[in-house]
Amino acid sequence: MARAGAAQPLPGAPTAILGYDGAWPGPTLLATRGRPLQLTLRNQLDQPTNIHNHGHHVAADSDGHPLDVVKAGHSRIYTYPNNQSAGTYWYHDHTFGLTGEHVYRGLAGAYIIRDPAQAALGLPDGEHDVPLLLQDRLFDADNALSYSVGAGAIFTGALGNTMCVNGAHTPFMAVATREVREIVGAGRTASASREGQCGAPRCGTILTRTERVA
Ligand SMILES: [Cu+2]
Repeated sequence: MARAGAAQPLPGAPTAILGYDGAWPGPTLLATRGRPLQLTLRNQLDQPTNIHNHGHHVAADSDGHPLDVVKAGHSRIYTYPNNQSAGTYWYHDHTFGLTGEHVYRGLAGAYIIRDPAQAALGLPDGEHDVPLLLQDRLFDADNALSYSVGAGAIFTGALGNTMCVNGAHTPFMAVATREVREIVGAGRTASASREGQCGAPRCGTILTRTERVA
């Protein structure tokens, strides 16, 4: 469900966002390679939206083409076959003319495909397998998200001055003394990030690292 919501990235006043399930970022979706996943998007915004699942091999009507949108008050079923490599992907709004602002305001989330063969690798899992979505944002004095793409930024996207991780500024997570797997994705809207791109918003590569936290 795409709807308006509130987040708390900074101390003080909450920040108005647009989010899948009203959250920024949206829910982390876990899929298994070879097992299709169906997703129903209910648009409770007052404007069109859709979902593009970045890097997915899907039928055209599930690809979230910028002109293939779900109007306000309508819904749509997206089907993801997951017949592709295991990995960390991300899904985001892809509406023509609105993608940059929609993603900026929160319409994005992580999508992870696991391969049953991974079990043999003995990688950290469960609470020790942590997807991190990095996004830069600009906040005003009231903690509201500032979004402006003037003449200069129309080609580059909106740049922020505050880095957020999973929708939080300076997040803190206590971990056990053991291996922790961090999956880092750059869900940024500005082309100033150099991770790569897929039209607008510019989409980041996904880095996976496993480190021992002592
Ligand atoms: Cu993308």
